[in-house]
Amino acid sequence: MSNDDKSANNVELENEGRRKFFGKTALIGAGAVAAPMTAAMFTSMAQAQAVEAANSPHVAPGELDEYYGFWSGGHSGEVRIMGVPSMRELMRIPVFNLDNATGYGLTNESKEVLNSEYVTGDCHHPHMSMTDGKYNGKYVFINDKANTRVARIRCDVMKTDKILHIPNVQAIHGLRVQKVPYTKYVICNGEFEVPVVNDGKSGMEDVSTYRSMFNVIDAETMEVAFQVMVDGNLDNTDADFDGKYFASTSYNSEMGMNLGEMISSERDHVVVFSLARCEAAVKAGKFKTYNGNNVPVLDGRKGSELTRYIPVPKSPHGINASPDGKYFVANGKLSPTVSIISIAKLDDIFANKIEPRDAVIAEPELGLGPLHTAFDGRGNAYTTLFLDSQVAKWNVEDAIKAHNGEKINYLRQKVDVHYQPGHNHTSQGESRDADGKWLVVLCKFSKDRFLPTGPLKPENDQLFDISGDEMKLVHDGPTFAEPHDCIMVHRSKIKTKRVWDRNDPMFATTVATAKADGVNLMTDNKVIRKGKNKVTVYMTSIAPTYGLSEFKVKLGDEVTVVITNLDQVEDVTHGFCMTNHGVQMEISAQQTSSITFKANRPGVQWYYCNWFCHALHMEMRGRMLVEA
Ligand code: RUQ
Ligand code: CUA
Repeated sequence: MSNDDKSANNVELENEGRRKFFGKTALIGAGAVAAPMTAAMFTSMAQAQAVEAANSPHVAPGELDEYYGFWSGGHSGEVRIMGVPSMRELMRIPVFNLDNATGYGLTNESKEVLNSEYVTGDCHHPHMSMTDGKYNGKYVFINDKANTRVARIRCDVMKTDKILHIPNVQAIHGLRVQKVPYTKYVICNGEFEVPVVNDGKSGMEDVSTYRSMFNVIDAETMEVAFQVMVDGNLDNTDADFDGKYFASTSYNSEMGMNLGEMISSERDHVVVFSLARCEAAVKAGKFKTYNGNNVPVLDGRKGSELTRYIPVPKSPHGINASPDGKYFVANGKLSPTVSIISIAKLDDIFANKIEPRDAVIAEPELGLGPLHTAFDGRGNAYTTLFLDSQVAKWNVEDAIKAHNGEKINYLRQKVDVHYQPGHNHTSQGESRDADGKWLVVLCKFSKDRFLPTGPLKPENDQLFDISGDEMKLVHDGPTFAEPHDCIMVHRSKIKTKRVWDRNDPMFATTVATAKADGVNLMTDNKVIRKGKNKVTVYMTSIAPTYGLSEFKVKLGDEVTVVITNLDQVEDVTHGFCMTNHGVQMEISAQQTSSITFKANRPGVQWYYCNWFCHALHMEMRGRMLVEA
């Protein structure tokens, strides 16, 4: 999979040339200043401009963003790559959805990934793999609440490469990664409680048999390592910065089946999982399996040695670890407070030296409907207030001091957002590299902020400059359903390939089949009949022609077209579209893509390239001759 000459840090490479270019214009600018300037004057002016530029959301045409944003595409089932701070949408990555442009969900290669009866999904939480608490640029993971799945995106090519359907649970919601020492595990919550054996034969009426489970997934193999059964159901989750604990918010500890029942008790809890104890229990065989699969299910219900239940005000929602590794902040939702949990005290809770509630060291009141909290790396936290349509900036240490009786104001600022915010996220704020530059607030409603688009309106992602003492709103960004959550990763962390590596595992199966067929994908253009009704058509492409300008099949044949794009030039992507057959796909430089369809229309059927590739792109076409 490694092909170093083709994998390059695009941004830094391109900046080499850019720096020279901009260096020249800067000189011209300096020459145009009428009065002579001293060196000191020039330096201080340049410094002022540099500071100004660092805080400006304006990214001029041709300039590159400083951050990659990975945005959940909500119930569109995709992930979007945004440039931050420009908030320009750079790319869409189909994950759980059918994507016509690239043929994701249509090609044989993508069907290996999206091996599923569904082409719907509900993405909420995109999170990047980490090493030592910092983004490592390798993978982005995302949940599918709709169909109980977790997907992995490879960041070297920005394509989905694995999707896992998780057994024994329903609706994967909160998702995060292990941060330290590295992302060995992806953690996620099964939100909806269901009978443990959910076969419809028994237990459906008896709510006491319903369970929710915490899921621990091996990040490399993308298999479930183990599950932990809990009391109550689970909502959001996060990991510490020590590699020891995971924590999930839990609402509906009552196990109610309707709204009234779900919010009847005054307290719910945060469930803390000890990774070492869970791993030891799996090793010792202290688990059960259910529903005919072999996933180890541990019992982490109240009283178990694997978990601790920290009482917090009822129906908490988001949970966020502070980048200094000291605290989990559980967001109150129905309570106007957040609960600050001291991670240093978790050892004592597990050793039964203190009560679980003793780990809650402050519960600052922030406003109505706190959902999620982000951090700037300077000791401040930013909490969305859904009901107040505001973000509250507050200081964590001051909140703890106030809780201990000091007369001190922990609230720094409240700003109005437009409107009803869910998640908010700071640049690199969930990692040790939290840099406190930008805050994005994902507002669920845009109402009057954009031109009206009929009854359905976009959401509004608002960008705030948080580099100074005050949060400053600098951009409104309309988005389509529905960016629940996002992350912002510095561009220096990500290295993408410029063209495909011929050994890429994404099309390895197709390459192996070609080899078995005696075909050299880089040179051969061949039609191979396989049995009575099956035909494989191998061809190359190089702008502006296909290797075959015609091929012949019989009516009713199952046709597989395999195309290898010989172009070496970055950004020269071809397409393959067979008219009137619902067949369409992307073939980027050095990629092999294939698609299978029924030749169910007699006569001449044109195929054409649908990614604009050349001045003679319109002429890049050929005929499939279908004999009746
Ligand atoms: S949850 S609005 Cu799906 Cu991330 Cu909180
Ligand atoms: Cu090839 Cu357009």
